[in-house]
Amino acid sequence: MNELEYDERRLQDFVAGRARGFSRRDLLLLSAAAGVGALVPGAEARAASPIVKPLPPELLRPLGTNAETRWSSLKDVGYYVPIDRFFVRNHTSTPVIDAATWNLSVFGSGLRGGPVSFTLDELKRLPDVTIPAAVECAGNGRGYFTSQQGQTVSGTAWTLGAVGVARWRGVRLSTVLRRAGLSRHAVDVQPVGLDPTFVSGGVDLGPVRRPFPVEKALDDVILAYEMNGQDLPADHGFPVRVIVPGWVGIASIKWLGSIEVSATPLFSPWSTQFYRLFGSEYPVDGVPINEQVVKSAFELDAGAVFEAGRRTVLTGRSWSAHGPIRKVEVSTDGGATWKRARFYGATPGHVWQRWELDWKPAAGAHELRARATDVHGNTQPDVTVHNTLGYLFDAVVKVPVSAA
Ligand SMILES: Nc1nc2c(c(=O)[nH]1)N[C@H]1C(S)=C(S)[C@@H](COP(=O)(O)O)O[C@H]1N2
Ligand SMILES: [Mo]
Repeated sequence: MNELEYDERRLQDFVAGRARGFSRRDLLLLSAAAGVGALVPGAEARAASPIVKPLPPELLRPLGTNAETRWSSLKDVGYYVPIDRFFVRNHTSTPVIDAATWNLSVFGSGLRGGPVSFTLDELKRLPDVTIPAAVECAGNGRGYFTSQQGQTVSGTAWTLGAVGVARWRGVRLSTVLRRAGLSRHAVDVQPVGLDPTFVSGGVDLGPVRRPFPVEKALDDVILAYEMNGQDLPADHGFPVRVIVPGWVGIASIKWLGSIEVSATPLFSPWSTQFYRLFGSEYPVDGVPINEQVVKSAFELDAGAVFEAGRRTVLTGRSWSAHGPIRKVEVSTDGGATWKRARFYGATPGHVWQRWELDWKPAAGAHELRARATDVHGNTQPDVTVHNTLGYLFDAVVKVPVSAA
């Protein structure tokens, strides 16, 4: 048996639950060995900044290969986050892709026939849809595990700026899969990115990719080529990215190069090693995460200074992947008393809800809090259960401000 057959066998064992003594490290190495081809031509790593667009400090805060939106920059900008301040999460760096030579290859055991490829023009000639949707990193709010709960977590220390809502135009994934000859035996779909491969702990894990079930693929997933009415910008996945509404950002693969459609379950390090809840409160193998949680943010920066004794309007936004927001309660005294915030503005798709509250601060220090509840009763706790990778922080955030 050669190494590839062995790996294949072990993967089948894992799928069938026969993988005793199969460590996460094995799985990680296996995932790297299985199913990852070379980079498709047309993708080329850039040497300089991992992000192409400018990062003006009043709009974006750089965090390694990433940049988060400054919430103060969302005041008065409307429902959609403009591209100039939309957060960027890059595992490595934004690749430069030539749309003229780019194509999408759809392949795998979940198709009736061989691989089918689509040029950008071919995708654009298919029936299009425009949808409002959020992209939100699973680690959004991670920094608060440490600053608010005193816990150790690994990963980018985002505050709440790893979320954005945009208007995405593209083609339904269901349309593309049906054109490609989707078989009724298909169970999983795995989009693969064209950015440079991701190396973690000295192991090359291959291109960024994460599987999701065919049911989700056929439900509301789109392949987007426009964002807020413009061609998809380089940093956000030009020429085509996946948008998986309501799910953690990693599902929305940027710089799409291929899609594997499989009749057997698929795995990648992004579904086995990362984007799972690990920790003392979780099973040893972790709990996979898909859907996002409920969060709220004020449209200001921590440490903001107000004029004492003068009426101001506090504004913010709340969102839940499970449905519209029903109410938002705001405290300006560290949680002692709460007031209902007023909702305002249109809410296309109910992706998030804008709200405001009048406030006349006395001189001195104050702590703001906002807590949202969606129509299903999902709400924000005071404390999020710890997980070592710091995902899905949904607790009420304590925001220090002052008036002078
Ligand atoms: N190919 C590729 N797709 C990717 C990523 C990546 O690094 N490479 N990052 C993912 C993660 S973790 C998030 S949160 C979102 C971020 O999308 P944005 O940069 O457009 O805000 O893209 C996802 N898609
Ligand atoms: Mo992410």
